Amino acid sequence: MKDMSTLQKLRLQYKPRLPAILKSGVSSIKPKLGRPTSSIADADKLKEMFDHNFGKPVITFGKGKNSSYNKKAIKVGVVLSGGQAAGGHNVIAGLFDGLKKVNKNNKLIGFLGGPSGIIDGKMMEITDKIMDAYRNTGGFDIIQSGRTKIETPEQFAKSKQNIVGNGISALVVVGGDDSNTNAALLAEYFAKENAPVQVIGVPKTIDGDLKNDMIETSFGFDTATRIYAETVGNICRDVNSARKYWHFVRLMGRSASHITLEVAFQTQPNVAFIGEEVLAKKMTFAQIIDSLAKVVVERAENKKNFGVVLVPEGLIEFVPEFKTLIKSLNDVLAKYETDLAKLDSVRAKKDFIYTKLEPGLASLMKSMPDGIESQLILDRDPHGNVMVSQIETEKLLVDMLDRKLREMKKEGTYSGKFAAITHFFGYEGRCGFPTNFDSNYCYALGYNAVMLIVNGFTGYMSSIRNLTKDPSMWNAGGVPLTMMMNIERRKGEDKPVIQKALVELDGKPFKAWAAMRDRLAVNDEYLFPGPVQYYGPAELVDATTKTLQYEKGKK
Ligand code: FBP
Repeated sequence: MKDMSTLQKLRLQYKPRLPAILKSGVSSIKPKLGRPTSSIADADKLKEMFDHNFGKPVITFGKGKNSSYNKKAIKVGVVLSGGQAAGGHNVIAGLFDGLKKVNKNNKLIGFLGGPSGIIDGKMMEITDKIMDAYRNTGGFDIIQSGRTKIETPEQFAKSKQNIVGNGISALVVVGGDDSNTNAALLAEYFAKENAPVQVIGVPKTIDGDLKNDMIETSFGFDTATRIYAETVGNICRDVNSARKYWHFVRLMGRSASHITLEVAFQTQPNVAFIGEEVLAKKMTFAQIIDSLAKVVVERAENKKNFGVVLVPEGLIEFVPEFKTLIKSLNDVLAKYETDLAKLDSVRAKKDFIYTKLEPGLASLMKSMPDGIESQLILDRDPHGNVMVSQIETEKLLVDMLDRKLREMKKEGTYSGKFAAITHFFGYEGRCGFPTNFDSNYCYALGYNAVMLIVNGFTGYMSSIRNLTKDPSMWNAGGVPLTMMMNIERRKGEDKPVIQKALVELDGKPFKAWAAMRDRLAVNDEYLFPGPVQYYGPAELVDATTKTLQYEKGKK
Protein backbone atom coordinates (compact mmCIF):
# COMPACT_ATOMS: atom_id res chain seq x y z
CA MET A 1 0.00 0.00 0.00
CA LYS A 2 1.19 3.53 -0.83
CA ASP A 3 2.59 5.62 2.00
CA MET A 4 -0.02 7.92 3.49
CA SER A 5 -0.11 10.74 6.02
CA THR A 6 -1.97 10.06 9.25
CA LEU A 7 -4.78 12.42 8.25
CA GLN A 8 -5.07 10.70 4.88
CA LYS A 9 -5.54 7.33 6.61
CA LEU A 10 -8.02 8.73 9.11
CA ARG A 11 -10.07 10.59 6.52
CA LEU A 12 -10.43 7.48 4.36
CA GLN A 13 -12.32 5.99 7.27
CA TYR A 14 -14.65 8.95 7.86
CA LYS A 15 -18.28 7.99 7.23
CA PRO A 16 -20.12 10.92 5.62
CA ARG A 17 -23.49 11.65 7.17
CA LEU A 18 -26.50 11.28 4.89
CA PRO A 19 -29.81 13.13 5.24
CA ALA A 20 -32.32 10.83 7.04
CA ILE A 21 -34.51 10.67 3.93
CA LEU A 22 -31.67 9.23 1.82
CA LYS A 23 -30.85 6.66 4.45
CA SER A 24 -34.20 4.98 3.82
CA GLY A 25 -33.89 2.26 1.20
CA VAL A 26 -34.71 3.35 -2.36
CA SER A 27 -38.10 1.58 -2.17
CA SER A 28 -39.07 3.92 0.69
CA ILE A 29 -37.97 7.14 -1.04
CA LYS A 30 -40.76 8.68 -3.04
CA PRO A 31 -40.29 11.61 -5.42
CA LYS A 32 -42.89 14.30 -4.90
CA LEU A 33 -43.42 16.56 -7.89
CA GLY A 34 -44.10 20.27 -7.46
CA ARG A 35 -45.75 22.60 -9.94
CA PRO A 36 -44.40 23.19 -13.46
CA THR A 37 -41.53 25.66 -13.35
CA SER A 38 -40.35 28.51 -15.58
CA SER A 39 -36.91 30.11 -16.03
CA ILE A 40 -35.58 33.17 -14.24
CA ALA A 41 -36.08 35.17 -17.46
CA ASP A 42 -36.56 34.77 -21.23
CA ALA A 43 -39.07 31.93 -20.75
CA ASP A 44 -40.43 31.96 -24.31
CA LYS A 45 -37.03 31.69 -25.96
CA LEU A 46 -35.84 29.03 -23.51
CA LYS A 47 -39.02 27.03 -23.96
CA GLU A 48 -38.29 26.89 -27.66
CA MET A 49 -34.65 25.89 -27.12
CA PHE A 50 -35.45 23.27 -24.48
CA ASP A 51 -38.84 22.00 -25.58
CA HIS A 52 -38.25 18.54 -24.03
CA ASN A 53 -37.04 19.71 -20.65
CA PHE A 54 -38.42 23.18 -20.04
CA GLY A 55 -41.05 23.58 -17.32
CA LYS A 56 -40.42 20.34 -15.41
CA PRO A 57 -41.44 20.38 -11.73
CA VAL A 58 -39.13 20.66 -8.73
CA ILE A 59 -38.70 17.26 -7.06
CA THR A 60 -38.58 16.64 -3.33
CA PHE A 61 -37.86 13.21 -1.95
CA GLY A 62 -40.12 12.14 0.89
CA LYS A 63 -40.87 8.94 2.72
CA GLY A 64 -43.30 6.66 0.89
CA LYS A 65 -43.56 3.33 -0.88
CA ASN A 66 -41.89 3.40 -4.27
CA SER A 67 -42.00 0.33 -6.46
CA SER A 68 -41.54 2.02 -9.81
CA TYR A 69 -37.83 2.89 -9.64
CA ASN A 70 -35.45 1.25 -12.11
CA LYS A 71 -34.28 -2.05 -10.61
CA LYS A 72 -32.32 -3.21 -13.64
CA ALA A 73 -28.53 -2.99 -13.62
CA ILE A 74 -27.36 0.31 -15.17
CA LYS A 75 -24.12 2.01 -16.12
CA VAL A 76 -23.76 5.63 -15.07
CA GLY A 77 -21.04 7.98 -16.32
CA VAL A 78 -19.58 10.83 -14.29
CA VAL A 79 -17.45 13.78 -15.39
CA LEU A 80 -15.70 16.43 -13.29
CA SER A 81 -15.69 19.73 -15.10
CA GLY A 82 -13.83 23.00 -14.51
CA GLY A 83 -11.77 24.08 -11.52
CA GLN A 84 -11.09 21.70 -8.66
CA ALA A 85 -13.28 22.03 -5.56
CA ALA A 86 -12.92 20.02 -2.36
CA GLY A 87 -15.49 17.24 -2.18
CA GLY A 88 -15.52 16.05 -5.79
CA HIS A 89 -14.28 12.64 -4.72
CA ASN A 90 -17.17 12.38 -2.28
CA VAL A 91 -19.71 13.16 -5.01
CA ILE A 92 -18.25 10.14 -6.80
CA ALA A 93 -18.32 8.09 -3.56
CA GLY A 94 -21.99 9.01 -3.04
CA LEU A 95 -22.76 8.00 -6.62
CA PHE A 96 -20.81 4.77 -6.26
CA ASP A 97 -22.37 3.71 -2.95
CA GLY A 98 -25.86 4.80 -4.04
CA LEU A 99 -25.63 2.81 -7.26
CA LYS A 100 -24.33 -0.34 -5.53
CA LYS A 101 -27.02 -0.04 -2.85
CA VAL A 102 -29.79 0.01 -5.47
CA ASN A 103 -28.31 -2.89 -7.45
CA LYS A 104 -24.90 -4.43 -6.79
CA ASN A 105 -24.44 -4.93 -10.54
CA ASN A 106 -24.72 -1.21 -11.28
CA LYS A 107 -21.53 0.31 -12.64
CA LEU A 108 -19.98 3.75 -12.36
CA ILE A 109 -17.79 4.93 -15.23
CA GLY A 110 -15.56 7.97 -14.86
CA PHE A 111 -14.82 10.06 -17.95
CA LEU A 112 -11.19 11.11 -17.83
CA GLY A 113 -9.84 14.66 -17.92
CA GLY A 114 -13.17 16.49 -17.99
CA PRO A 115 -15.68 16.79 -20.85
CA SER A 116 -12.96 16.05 -23.42
CA GLY A 117 -13.01 12.50 -21.99
CA ILE A 118 -16.61 12.17 -23.19
CA ILE A 119 -15.80 13.48 -26.66
CA ASP A 120 -12.68 11.29 -27.01
CA GLY A 121 -14.18 8.24 -25.30
CA LYS A 122 -11.58 8.18 -22.50
CA MET A 123 -13.06 6.47 -19.46
CA MET A 124 -12.50 3.95 -16.70
CA GLU A 125 -14.71 1.95 -14.39
CA ILE A 126 -14.61 3.06 -10.76
CA THR A 127 -14.08 -0.09 -8.71
CA ASP A 128 -14.33 -0.62 -4.97
CA LYS A 129 -10.56 -0.51 -4.67
CA ILE A 130 -10.20 2.74 -6.60
CA MET A 131 -13.07 4.37 -4.72
CA ASP A 132 -11.76 3.40 -1.31
CA ALA A 133 -8.47 5.15 -1.97
CA TYR A 134 -10.18 8.53 -2.53
CA ARG A 135 -12.98 8.83 0.04
CA ASN A 136 -13.04 12.19 1.85
CA THR A 137 -9.92 13.40 0.07
CA GLY A 138 -9.52 16.69 -1.81
CA GLY A 139 -8.75 17.09 -5.49
CA PHE A 140 -10.21 15.65 -8.65
CA ASP A 141 -7.32 13.29 -9.32
CA ILE A 142 -9.47 10.15 -9.29
CA ILE A 143 -10.53 10.95 -12.89
CA GLN A 144 -9.06 14.49 -13.31
CA SER A 145 -10.91 17.50 -14.68
CA GLY A 146 -10.84 19.81 -17.69
CA ARG A 147 -12.50 22.89 -19.12
CA THR A 148 -13.44 21.67 -22.61
CA LYS A 149 -16.93 22.72 -23.61
CA ILE A 150 -19.05 20.33 -25.66
CA GLU A 151 -20.36 22.74 -28.29
CA THR A 152 -19.99 21.75 -31.93
CA PRO A 153 -22.46 19.35 -33.60
CA GLU A 154 -19.55 16.92 -34.06
CA GLN A 155 -18.70 17.04 -30.36
CA PHE A 156 -22.34 16.37 -29.42
CA ALA A 157 -22.49 13.46 -31.89
CA LYS A 158 -19.22 11.98 -30.59
CA SER A 159 -20.45 12.32 -27.00
CA LYS A 160 -23.61 10.45 -27.87
CA GLN A 161 -21.65 7.78 -29.66
CA ASN A 162 -19.29 7.25 -26.72
CA ILE A 163 -22.01 7.29 -24.09
CA VAL A 164 -24.64 5.20 -25.85
CA GLY A 165 -22.02 2.95 -27.48
CA ASN A 166 -20.69 2.04 -24.05
CA GLY A 167 -24.11 1.23 -22.66
CA ILE A 168 -24.17 4.25 -20.35
CA SER A 169 -27.72 5.36 -19.64
CA ALA A 170 -27.08 8.37 -17.39
CA LEU A 171 -24.42 11.05 -17.19
CA VAL A 172 -23.64 13.07 -14.06
CA VAL A 173 -21.94 16.40 -14.78
CA VAL A 174 -20.16 17.88 -11.78
CA GLY A 175 -19.47 21.52 -12.55
CA GLY A 176 -20.16 25.23 -12.21
CA ASP A 177 -22.67 27.39 -14.06
CA ASP A 178 -21.03 26.95 -17.48
CA SER A 179 -20.68 23.16 -17.12
CA ASN A 180 -24.24 22.77 -15.88
CA THR A 181 -25.45 24.87 -18.80
CA ASN A 182 -23.63 22.32 -20.93
CA ALA A 183 -25.42 19.56 -18.97
CA ALA A 184 -28.79 21.16 -19.81
CA LEU A 185 -27.84 21.30 -23.50
CA LEU A 186 -26.76 17.65 -23.42
CA ALA A 187 -30.01 16.59 -21.73
CA GLU A 188 -31.98 18.37 -24.43
CA TYR A 189 -29.83 16.95 -27.22
CA PHE A 190 -30.25 13.37 -25.98
CA ALA A 191 -34.00 13.87 -25.66
CA LYS A 192 -34.24 15.33 -29.20
CA GLU A 193 -32.14 12.49 -30.58
CA ASN A 194 -34.22 9.92 -28.76
CA ALA A 195 -31.02 8.68 -27.12
CA PRO A 196 -31.72 6.82 -23.87
CA VAL A 197 -29.42 8.95 -21.71
CA GLN A 198 -30.41 10.93 -18.62
CA VAL A 199 -28.31 13.92 -17.52
CA ILE A 200 -28.01 15.14 -13.93
CA GLY A 201 -25.89 18.11 -12.78
CA VAL A 202 -24.12 18.64 -9.47
CA PRO A 203 -23.33 22.21 -8.23
CA LYS A 204 -19.58 22.66 -7.88
CA THR A 205 -17.34 25.72 -7.59
CA ILE A 206 -15.22 27.21 -4.85
CA ASP A 207 -16.38 30.61 -6.13
CA GLY A 208 -19.80 30.07 -4.53
CA ASP A 209 -21.60 31.70 -7.46
CA LEU A 210 -23.78 28.77 -8.41
CA LYS A 211 -26.63 29.18 -5.96
CA ASN A 212 -30.25 30.25 -5.89
CA ASP A 213 -33.45 29.57 -3.91
CA MET A 214 -33.12 25.83 -4.55
CA ILE A 215 -29.33 25.45 -4.48
CA GLU A 216 -28.13 26.89 -1.20
CA THR A 217 -24.42 26.67 -1.96
CA SER A 218 -21.98 25.07 -4.36
CA PHE A 219 -19.61 22.52 -2.90
CA GLY A 220 -15.98 23.44 -2.29
CA PHE A 221 -16.81 26.99 -1.13
CA ASP A 222 -16.82 25.95 2.52
CA THR A 223 -13.41 24.26 2.37
CA ALA A 224 -11.70 26.86 0.19
CA THR A 225 -12.82 29.81 2.31
CA ARG A 226 -11.69 28.08 5.49
CA ILE A 227 -8.27 27.38 4.03
CA TYR A 228 -7.87 30.99 2.85
CA ALA A 229 -9.20 32.29 6.17
CA GLU A 230 -6.61 30.31 8.10
CA THR A 231 -3.76 31.94 6.17
CA VAL A 232 -5.31 35.41 6.08
CA GLY A 233 -5.83 35.13 9.86
CA ASN A 234 -2.16 34.23 10.23
CA ILE A 235 -1.21 37.27 8.15
CA CYS A 236 -3.43 39.48 10.33
CA ARG A 237 -1.53 38.26 13.36
CA ASP A 238 1.82 38.82 11.63
CA VAL A 239 0.79 42.31 10.63
CA ASN A 240 -0.26 43.10 14.16
CA SER A 241 3.04 41.77 15.51
CA ALA A 242 5.50 43.37 13.07
CA ARG A 243 3.44 46.52 12.51
CA LYS A 244 5.39 47.56 9.41
CA TYR A 245 3.68 46.14 6.34
CA TRP A 246 0.48 46.39 4.44
CA HIS A 247 -0.50 42.99 3.07
CA PHE A 248 -2.61 42.86 -0.07
CA VAL A 249 -4.23 39.45 -0.54
CA ARG A 250 -5.97 38.55 -3.77
CA LEU A 251 -8.42 35.68 -3.40
CA MET A 252 -9.98 33.50 -6.08
CA GLY A 253 -13.48 34.17 -7.25
CA ARG A 254 -13.49 34.85 -10.95
CA SER A 255 -16.81 36.58 -11.39
CA ALA A 256 -18.22 37.01 -7.91
CA SER A 257 -16.76 38.20 -4.61
CA HIS A 258 -18.40 35.61 -2.30
CA ILE A 259 -15.02 34.14 -1.30
CA THR A 260 -13.62 37.54 -0.31
CA LEU A 261 -16.78 38.38 1.65
CA GLU A 262 -16.72 35.06 3.52
CA VAL A 263 -12.99 35.35 4.32
CA ALA A 264 -13.65 38.92 5.50
CA PHE A 265 -16.26 37.59 7.94
CA GLN A 266 -13.90 34.93 9.18
CA THR A 267 -10.87 37.21 9.66
CA GLN A 268 -12.09 40.85 9.86
CA PRO A 269 -9.32 42.53 7.83
CA ASN A 270 -9.03 46.33 7.54
CA VAL A 271 -10.32 46.49 3.97
CA ALA A 272 -12.14 44.03 1.71
CA PHE A 273 -13.26 45.08 -1.75
CA ILE A 274 -16.48 43.60 -3.07
CA GLY A 275 -16.46 43.75 -6.87
CA GLU A 276 -20.22 43.92 -7.16
CA GLU A 277 -20.26 47.14 -5.10
CA VAL A 278 -17.53 48.65 -7.26
CA LEU A 279 -19.66 47.93 -10.32
CA ALA A 280 -22.90 49.21 -8.77
CA LYS A 281 -21.22 52.45 -7.71
CA LYS A 282 -19.43 52.63 -11.08
CA MET A 283 -16.19 53.23 -9.17
CA THR A 284 -13.22 54.13 -11.31
CA PHE A 285 -9.83 52.69 -10.50
CA ALA A 286 -8.79 56.15 -9.26
CA GLN A 287 -11.70 56.13 -6.79
CA ILE A 288 -10.69 52.69 -5.52
CA ILE A 289 -7.17 53.99 -4.95
CA ASP A 290 -8.55 57.11 -3.22
CA SER A 291 -10.63 54.96 -0.86
CA LEU A 292 -7.56 52.89 0.00
CA ALA A 293 -5.40 55.97 0.48
CA LYS A 294 -7.97 57.36 2.92
CA VAL A 295 -7.65 54.26 5.14
CA VAL A 296 -3.84 54.22 4.89
CA VAL A 297 -3.64 57.91 5.85
CA GLU A 298 -6.09 57.56 8.73
CA ARG A 299 -4.23 54.58 10.14
CA ALA A 300 -0.87 56.31 9.67
CA GLU A 301 -2.20 59.22 11.74
CA ASN A 302 -2.81 56.66 14.50
CA LYS A 303 0.76 55.35 14.06
CA LYS A 304 -0.49 52.27 12.26
CA ASN A 305 1.55 51.86 9.10
CA PHE A 306 0.17 48.39 8.58
CA GLY A 307 -3.00 46.62 7.62
CA VAL A 308 -4.61 43.83 5.60
CA VAL A 309 -6.55 44.32 2.37
CA LEU A 310 -8.56 41.59 0.62
CA VAL A 311 -9.06 41.80 -3.12
CA PRO A 312 -11.34 39.49 -5.13
CA GLU A 313 -9.53 38.27 -8.24
CA GLY A 314 -12.47 39.39 -10.38
CA LEU A 315 -12.23 43.01 -9.13
CA ILE A 316 -10.63 44.21 -12.31
CA GLU A 317 -13.60 43.09 -14.38
CA PHE A 318 -15.99 45.05 -12.15
CA VAL A 319 -14.25 48.41 -12.65
CA PRO A 320 -16.23 49.98 -15.52
CA GLU A 321 -13.20 51.26 -17.48
CA PHE A 322 -11.48 47.84 -17.23
CA LYS A 323 -14.70 46.03 -18.05
CA THR A 324 -14.91 48.02 -21.30
CA LEU A 325 -11.22 47.43 -21.99
CA ILE A 326 -11.49 43.66 -21.36
CA LYS A 327 -14.59 43.44 -23.54
CA SER A 328 -12.82 45.22 -26.39
CA LEU A 329 -9.72 43.08 -25.87
CA ASN A 330 -11.89 39.94 -26.06
CA ASP A 331 -13.23 41.11 -29.43
CA VAL A 332 -9.79 42.09 -30.76
CA LEU A 333 -8.21 38.80 -29.60
CA ALA A 334 -11.00 36.77 -31.22
CA LYS A 335 -11.12 38.79 -34.44
CA TYR A 336 -7.37 38.92 -35.03
CA GLU A 337 -6.45 35.52 -33.62
CA THR A 338 -4.52 34.47 -36.75
CA ASP A 339 -2.72 37.80 -37.16
CA LEU A 340 -1.68 37.77 -33.50
CA ALA A 341 -0.47 34.17 -33.70
CA LYS A 342 2.00 35.25 -36.39
CA LEU A 343 3.61 37.85 -34.09
CA ASP A 344 6.26 36.23 -31.96
CA SER A 345 6.94 38.81 -29.26
CA VAL A 346 4.57 40.12 -26.59
CA ARG A 347 5.75 43.64 -27.48
CA ALA A 348 4.69 43.18 -31.09
CA LYS A 349 1.32 41.76 -30.03
CA LYS A 350 0.71 44.73 -27.73
CA ASP A 351 1.64 47.24 -30.44
CA PHE A 352 -0.73 45.49 -32.86
CA ILE A 353 -3.55 45.48 -30.28
CA TYR A 354 -3.15 49.23 -29.52
CA THR A 355 -3.93 49.99 -33.15
CA LYS A 356 -7.18 48.01 -32.96
CA LEU A 357 -8.48 49.57 -29.72
CA GLU A 358 -10.25 52.90 -29.34
CA PRO A 359 -7.61 55.53 -28.48
CA GLY A 360 -8.93 56.01 -24.90
CA LEU A 361 -8.73 52.27 -24.20
CA ALA A 362 -5.32 51.99 -25.79
CA SER A 363 -3.97 54.71 -23.51
CA LEU A 364 -5.59 53.08 -20.45
CA MET A 365 -3.78 49.89 -21.38
CA LYS A 366 -0.49 51.71 -21.89
CA SER A 367 -0.81 53.39 -18.46
CA MET A 368 -0.66 50.02 -16.72
CA PRO A 369 2.48 48.27 -15.46
CA ASP A 370 3.99 46.14 -18.20
CA GLY A 371 3.26 42.83 -16.47
CA ILE A 372 -0.45 43.57 -16.01
CA GLU A 373 -0.74 44.68 -19.63
CA SER A 374 0.70 41.32 -20.73
CA GLN A 375 -1.59 39.41 -18.38
CA LEU A 376 -4.65 41.13 -19.88
CA ILE A 377 -3.94 39.76 -23.33
CA LEU A 378 -3.43 36.13 -22.32
CA ASP A 379 -5.61 33.50 -24.04
CA ARG A 380 -9.24 33.23 -22.85
CA ASP A 381 -10.70 29.96 -21.49
CA PRO A 382 -12.99 27.79 -23.69
CA HIS A 383 -16.05 29.60 -22.31
CA GLY A 384 -14.58 32.97 -23.40
CA ASN A 385 -13.67 34.11 -19.86
CA VAL A 386 -10.58 36.16 -19.06
CA MET A 387 -8.32 34.06 -16.85
CA VAL A 388 -8.34 36.50 -13.98
CA SER A 389 -6.32 34.12 -11.83
CA GLN A 390 -3.35 35.21 -13.98
CA ILE A 391 -3.89 38.95 -13.53
CA GLU A 392 -2.04 40.36 -10.54
CA THR A 393 -4.61 42.97 -9.52
CA GLU A 394 -3.12 43.19 -6.02
CA LYS A 395 0.18 44.38 -7.54
CA LEU A 396 -1.65 46.91 -9.71
CA LEU A 397 -3.38 48.27 -6.60
CA VAL A 398 -0.12 48.52 -4.66
CA ASP A 399 1.64 50.19 -7.59
CA MET A 400 -1.08 52.82 -8.06
CA LEU A 401 -1.53 53.38 -4.32
CA ASP A 402 2.20 53.86 -3.88
CA ARG A 403 2.22 56.49 -6.64
CA LYS A 404 -0.73 58.26 -4.99
CA LEU A 405 0.87 58.25 -1.53
CA ARG A 406 4.12 59.65 -2.92
CA GLU A 407 2.16 62.53 -4.45
CA MET A 408 0.37 63.09 -1.15
CA LYS A 409 3.70 63.15 0.64
CA LYS A 410 4.91 65.87 -1.72
CA GLU A 411 1.72 67.82 -1.03
CA GLY A 412 2.21 67.30 2.70
CA THR A 413 -1.08 65.41 3.20
CA TYR A 414 0.55 62.10 4.20
CA SER A 415 3.57 61.46 6.34
CA GLY A 416 3.40 57.70 7.04
CA LYS A 417 5.47 54.82 5.69
CA PHE A 418 3.99 52.53 3.10
CA ALA A 419 5.57 49.13 2.50
CA ALA A 420 3.40 46.48 0.91
CA ILE A 421 3.58 42.73 0.46
CA THR A 422 1.31 40.99 -2.03
CA HIS A 423 -0.17 37.48 -2.03
CA PHE A 424 -2.48 35.44 -4.20
CA PHE A 425 -4.41 32.65 -2.53
CA GLY A 426 -6.21 30.61 -5.12
CA TYR A 427 -5.00 27.16 -6.00
CA GLU A 428 -4.04 26.59 -2.34
CA GLY A 429 -7.71 26.33 -1.40
CA ARG A 430 -9.18 24.16 -4.11
CA CYS A 431 -7.82 20.73 -3.24
CA GLY A 432 -7.61 20.66 0.55
CA PHE A 433 -9.20 17.80 2.45
CA PRO A 434 -12.91 18.63 2.33
CA THR A 435 -14.34 19.96 5.58
CA ASN A 436 -16.88 17.73 7.28
CA PHE A 437 -19.55 19.94 5.73
CA ASP A 438 -18.22 19.44 2.18
CA SER A 439 -17.60 15.73 2.83
CA ASN A 440 -21.21 15.23 3.93
CA TYR A 441 -22.76 17.61 1.40
CA CYS A 442 -20.92 16.11 -1.56
CA TYR A 443 -21.65 12.54 -0.56
CA ALA A 444 -25.34 13.46 -0.25
CA LEU A 445 -25.30 15.24 -3.64
CA GLY A 446 -23.89 12.12 -5.31
CA TYR A 447 -26.19 9.68 -3.50
CA ASN A 448 -29.18 11.89 -4.29
CA ALA A 449 -28.20 12.02 -7.99
CA VAL A 450 -28.60 8.23 -8.03
CA MET A 451 -32.13 8.58 -6.64
CA LEU A 452 -32.96 11.03 -9.43
CA ILE A 453 -31.51 8.65 -12.02
CA VAL A 454 -33.24 5.46 -10.88
CA ASN A 455 -36.52 7.37 -10.73
CA GLY A 456 -36.10 8.30 -14.40
CA PHE A 457 -35.38 12.05 -14.17
CA THR A 458 -33.26 14.01 -16.63
CA GLY A 459 -32.29 17.67 -17.03
CA TYR A 460 -32.12 18.17 -13.26
CA MET A 461 -29.54 19.39 -10.75
CA SER A 462 -29.09 17.34 -7.61
CA SER A 463 -30.29 19.52 -4.75
CA ILE A 464 -29.66 19.13 -1.02
CA ARG A 465 -31.20 21.86 1.12
CA ASN A 466 -31.68 23.03 4.71
CA LEU A 467 -27.91 23.05 5.03
CA THR A 468 -27.57 25.08 8.21
CA LYS A 469 -29.26 22.22 10.08
CA ASP A 470 -27.77 18.90 11.12
CA PRO A 471 -27.15 16.69 8.03
CA SER A 472 -29.83 14.25 9.21
CA MET A 473 -32.37 17.05 8.63
CA TRP A 474 -31.21 18.05 5.17
CA ASN A 475 -33.80 17.86 2.35
CA ALA A 476 -33.11 16.07 -0.91
CA GLY A 477 -34.52 16.45 -4.40
CA GLY A 478 -33.93 17.86 -7.87
CA VAL A 479 -34.23 21.24 -9.57
CA PRO A 480 -34.81 21.54 -13.35
CA LEU A 481 -31.68 23.03 -14.91
CA THR A 482 -33.80 25.28 -17.14
CA MET A 483 -35.33 26.88 -14.04
CA MET A 484 -31.99 28.60 -13.34
CA MET A 485 -31.44 29.86 -16.88
CA ASN A 486 -31.74 33.07 -18.83
CA ILE A 487 -30.34 34.34 -22.11
CA GLU A 488 -27.07 36.26 -22.08
CA ARG A 489 -24.84 37.72 -24.74
CA ARG A 490 -21.70 35.56 -25.06
CA LYS A 491 -19.07 36.01 -27.73
CA GLY A 492 -21.46 38.25 -29.66
CA GLU A 493 -24.37 35.77 -29.60
CA ASP A 494 -27.49 35.20 -27.48
CA LYS A 495 -26.87 32.05 -25.43
CA PRO A 496 -28.92 30.18 -22.83
CA VAL A 497 -26.95 30.15 -19.58
CA ILE A 498 -27.42 29.35 -15.91
CA GLN A 499 -27.33 32.72 -14.22
CA LYS A 500 -24.33 33.38 -12.00
CA ALA A 501 -25.15 34.39 -8.46
CA LEU A 502 -23.22 37.56 -7.67
CA VAL A 503 -22.99 39.14 -4.21
CA GLU A 504 -26.33 40.90 -3.69
CA LEU A 505 -25.83 44.36 -2.29
CA ASP A 506 -29.22 44.25 -0.59
CA GLY A 507 -28.59 40.72 0.72
CA LYS A 508 -27.90 40.02 4.38
CA PRO A 509 -24.21 39.01 4.02
CA PHE A 510 -23.16 42.21 2.22
CA LYS A 511 -25.24 44.39 4.57
CA ALA A 512 -23.56 42.76 7.55
CA TRP A 513 -20.13 43.52 6.08
CA ALA A 514 -21.12 47.10 5.19
CA ALA A 515 -22.21 47.63 8.80
CA MET A 516 -18.84 46.64 10.26
CA ARG A 517 -16.22 47.71 7.72
CA ASP A 518 -15.71 51.36 8.74
CA ARG A 519 -14.95 50.20 12.26
CA LEU A 520 -12.55 47.50 11.07
CA ALA A 521 -10.70 49.93 8.79
CA VAL A 522 -9.36 51.85 11.79
CA ASN A 523 -9.60 49.43 14.69
CA ASP A 524 -7.83 46.11 14.67
CA GLU A 525 -10.36 43.44 15.41
CA TYR A 526 -8.69 40.65 13.48
CA LEU A 527 -10.00 37.11 13.93
CA PHE A 528 -7.76 34.06 13.79
CA PRO A 529 -9.82 31.08 12.62
CA GLY A 530 -6.87 28.64 12.56
CA PRO A 531 -6.74 25.48 10.44
CA VAL A 532 -9.72 23.41 9.37
CA GLN A 533 -10.62 20.95 12.11
CA TYR A 534 -11.90 17.50 11.26
CA TYR A 535 -12.25 16.00 14.73
CA GLY A 536 -13.51 17.67 17.88
CA PRO A 537 -16.48 19.68 19.13
CA ALA A 538 -19.35 20.13 16.64
CA GLU A 539 -19.12 23.95 16.77
CA LEU A 540 -15.58 23.61 15.44
CA VAL A 541 -15.96 20.83 12.89
CA ASP A 542 -19.53 21.13 11.58
CA ALA A 543 -20.25 24.87 11.36
CA THR A 544 -21.31 26.15 7.95
CA THR A 545 -20.02 29.36 6.34
CA LYS A 546 -21.04 32.74 7.77
CA THR A 547 -22.46 33.59 4.34
CA LEU A 548 -24.90 30.69 4.55
CA GLN A 549 -25.73 31.53 8.14
CA TYR A 550 -26.54 35.15 7.22
CA GLU A 551 -28.55 34.04 4.22
CA LYS A 552 -30.59 31.61 6.30
CA GLY A 553 -31.15 34.17 9.05
CA LYS A 554 -29.00 32.25 11.55
CA LYS A 555 -26.86 35.30 12.30
P1 FBP B 1 -14.85 26.88 -11.57
O1 FBP B 1 -15.78 28.04 -11.79
O2 FBP B 1 -14.67 26.02 -12.76
O3 FBP B 1 -15.23 26.10 -10.36
O4 FBP B 1 -13.40 27.46 -11.25
C1 FBP B 1 -13.24 28.51 -10.37
C2 FBP B 1 -11.81 28.91 -10.21
O5 FBP B 1 -11.24 28.30 -9.09
C3 FBP B 1 -11.72 30.43 -10.16
O6 FBP B 1 -11.82 30.90 -8.85
C4 FBP B 1 -10.41 30.72 -10.85
O7 FBP B 1 -10.39 31.96 -11.49
C5 FBP B 1 -10.34 29.63 -11.86
O8 FBP B 1 -11.01 28.52 -11.32
C6 FBP B 1 -8.93 29.26 -12.19
O9 FBP B 1 -8.90 28.12 -12.98
P2 FBP B 1 -7.86 27.91 -14.15
O10 FBP B 1 -6.56 27.64 -13.52
O11 FBP B 1 -8.40 26.75 -14.92
O12 FBP B 1 -7.87 29.19 -14.93
